[in-house]
Amino acid sequence: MSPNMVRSVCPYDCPDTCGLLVEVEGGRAVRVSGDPAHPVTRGLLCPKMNHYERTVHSPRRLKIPLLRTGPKGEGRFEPLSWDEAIERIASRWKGLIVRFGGECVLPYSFAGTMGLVQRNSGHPFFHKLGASRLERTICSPAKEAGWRAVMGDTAAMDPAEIEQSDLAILWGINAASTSIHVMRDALTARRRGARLWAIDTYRTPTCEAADEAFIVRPGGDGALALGMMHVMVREGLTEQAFIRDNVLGFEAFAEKVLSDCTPEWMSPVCGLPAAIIERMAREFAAAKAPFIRLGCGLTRYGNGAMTVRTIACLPALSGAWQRPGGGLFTGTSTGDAFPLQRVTREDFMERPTRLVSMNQLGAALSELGDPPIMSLYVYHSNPAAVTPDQNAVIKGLERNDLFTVVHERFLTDTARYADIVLPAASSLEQPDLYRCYGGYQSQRCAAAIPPVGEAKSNWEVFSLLAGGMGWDEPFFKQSADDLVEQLLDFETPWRDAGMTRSLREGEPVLLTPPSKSKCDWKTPSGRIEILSDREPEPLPRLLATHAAGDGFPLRLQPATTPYALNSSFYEQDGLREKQECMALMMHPQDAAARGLTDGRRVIAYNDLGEVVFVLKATERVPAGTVVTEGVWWREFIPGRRGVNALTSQRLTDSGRGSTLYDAAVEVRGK
Ligand SMILES: Nc1nc2c(c(=O)[nH]1)N[C@H]1C(S)=C(S)[C@@H](COP(=O)(O)OP(=O)(O)OC[C@H]3O[C@@H](n4cnc5c(=O)[nH]c(N)nc54)[C@H](O)[C@@H]3O)O[C@H]1N2
Ligand SMILES: Nc1nc2c(c(=O)[nH]1)N[C@H]1C(S)=C(S)[C@@H](COP(=O)(O)OP(=O)(O)OC[C@H]3O[C@@H](n4cnc5c(=O)[nH]c(N)nc54)[C@H](O)[C@@H]3O)O[C@H]1N2
Ligand code: SF4
Ligand SMILES: [Mo]
Repeated sequence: MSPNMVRSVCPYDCPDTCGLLVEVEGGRAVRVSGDPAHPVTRGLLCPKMNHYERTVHSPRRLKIPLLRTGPKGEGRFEPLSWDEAIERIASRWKGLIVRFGGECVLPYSFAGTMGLVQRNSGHPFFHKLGASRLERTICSPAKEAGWRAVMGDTAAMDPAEIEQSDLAILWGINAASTSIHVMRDALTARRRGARLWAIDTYRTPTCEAADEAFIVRPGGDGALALGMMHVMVREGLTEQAFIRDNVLGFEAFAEKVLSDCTPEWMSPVCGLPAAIIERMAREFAAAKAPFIRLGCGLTRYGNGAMTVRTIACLPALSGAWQRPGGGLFTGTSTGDAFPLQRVTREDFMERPTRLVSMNQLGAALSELGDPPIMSLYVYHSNPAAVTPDQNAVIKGLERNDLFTVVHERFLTDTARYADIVLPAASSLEQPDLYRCYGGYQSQRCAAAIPPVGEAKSNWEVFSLLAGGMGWDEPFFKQSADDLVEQLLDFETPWRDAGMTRSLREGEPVLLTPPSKSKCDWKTPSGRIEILSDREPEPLPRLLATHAAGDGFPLRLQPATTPYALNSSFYEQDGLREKQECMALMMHPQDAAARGLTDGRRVIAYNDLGEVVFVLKATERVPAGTVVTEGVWWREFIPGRRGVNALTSQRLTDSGRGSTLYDAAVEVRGK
């Protein structure tokens, strides 16, 4: 590596956790590329990160602290020194806590950076403050709940096994956009002779790359899996020897699917013809090592956890688990590889404080609880854009008696409502240690460049705030690197001394899961539990979505785009221009039925709000479904409301997750 080349890690909330090479000149990042020596990245970056230097050195970067001078939301501020900013925040909190108690402060953070130290560095501070706690459940807790119901604590299989599968199924995952290394590995399997299926609610780029795409009705995958299992049981396509030794509850379940789940009955629920369900069942059962990679899309529904639980029964019935390449992958859990409690410091809490769901921020800010939330501290998240029920969130943020601080790299939709804005460092300006939820890669990195302007890392700000509060715990006086060292200085079966040394030296490492066999079932019975007495319902069954009862005719999918990551990357003009505009894709038949033509402005509406889109009539979406991609910043949206003005605060059946995809609307011309 040349001397001006520095190793770093992609900090974004993506299952791939890429290794980066950053070329630095005069304290600036001038080029970013994928690390060819990284075992998973292998030199390949996604379009978002190919020009990360344009994000890091964007003219839109916030460089100094700011104090609000105009009405909330307008974005008028004046400069403030760091000392003054910290002093104002600390003295305001001290006053509020005397009047209302610590729980009147609510932190709001999620996944702007996935680094273990920077991501979690607010926890010890807010625990000591006695603040309300945020339930960080916007992403995919229903997926975890569904997996756990059947598989308990069983470790994830190695996702790289997909290359050995003969039937690779990308189910509710738009891998071509959201996890390009998964897509690469699925295509490798295909080149080696595997068939590749995609199961989605519209024709995504992933569907285009597959041998066959199955377009289902939103939230209908549980019905599809039940229909398939009916056929497998009816036609004797289950693997009895495997079931006898490994599965609990097959007989009761088989009886239920035989009587209740014929393909004909499941067809209208999942939107696929009965004959297709039958063929999928036969081909799945005939495959030697079918591999299901489950994404997040199908989990963000009122029935999301039950859907995952149902799909998790498929490889149990076919015995796919026994063979290399066969099984189900929902995500890795590498939580035991590092002692995160040394960063989060739950022990700083005097007593467990109130929990507030991040999906219900709108309600939390407006339904004045006891105590009411009087201050919101937002860091590495953009709730005014990403959180469901945007109108409720914005109404809350407009409250004049709410003291809002936002620590950000950009003047986001949320930062515009702040009383004080603090400039945040980007990942290249801060040290951290990363692990991964889509594989086993882990890597430490140092800061590659000095901070842009007066930007500070999350950890540095909490260190300053602790000083401002007058706390003298040595804990808060450490550096982020000290904390990284504490995470590494820990014995665990996940890594040997050599791997820990490599991590210390900034090299990418693949952690080794302690389970040696993927058939090591970590459930109370020691079997795959189709029947579970830990669940409120003993067996998987058909469950309706929330929106099914809403009375609006079109199902809305707020999907992802290859050119942004949630609301990140809108600062890069080139990437944003690739998306063109906030479009609503609709089947030409649905457009014609409403007298709407391609390219015109339309309004999508439901009980929660109205959103202006540009209509894109396309057969990529089936009749009855409309799709929009990306979480746009309001400044680039004609109607100043994003798609989350149409999504609801309702939670998933289990896991208290968001139900972002579980929405219905009607559309009219503007
Ligand atoms: N380019 C890009 N990459 C990203 C992100 C991004 O925004 N953009 N976001 C990152 C984050 S935070 C996450 S959590 C992951 C998410 O990545 P994925 O797991 O791929 O999740 P989504 O893209 O939300 O949804 C996947 C697909 O599910 C489909 N879907 C929706 N409902 C259903 C359903 O009921 N059934 C089926 N079968 N399919 C359904 C959607 O149309 C979508 O194409 O990606 C990460 N990577
Ligand atoms: N409509 C719709 N809504 C969605 C989704 C969707 O697909 N569609 N996806 C959902 C999902 S899966 C998720 S995970 C959430 C994600 O929601 P968020 O976690 O809020 O993710 P981002 O939108 O990427 O916003 C992260 C912000 O953190 C800032 N940031 C980055 N690094 C740092 C740092 O080190 N310090 C500080 N202080 N700030 C930093 C970035 O500038 C950015 O504005 O959104 C959810 N909302
Ligand atoms: S967003 Fe994902 S695919 Fe893109 S560079 Fe980061 S980790 Fe890799
Ligand atoms: Mo996510």
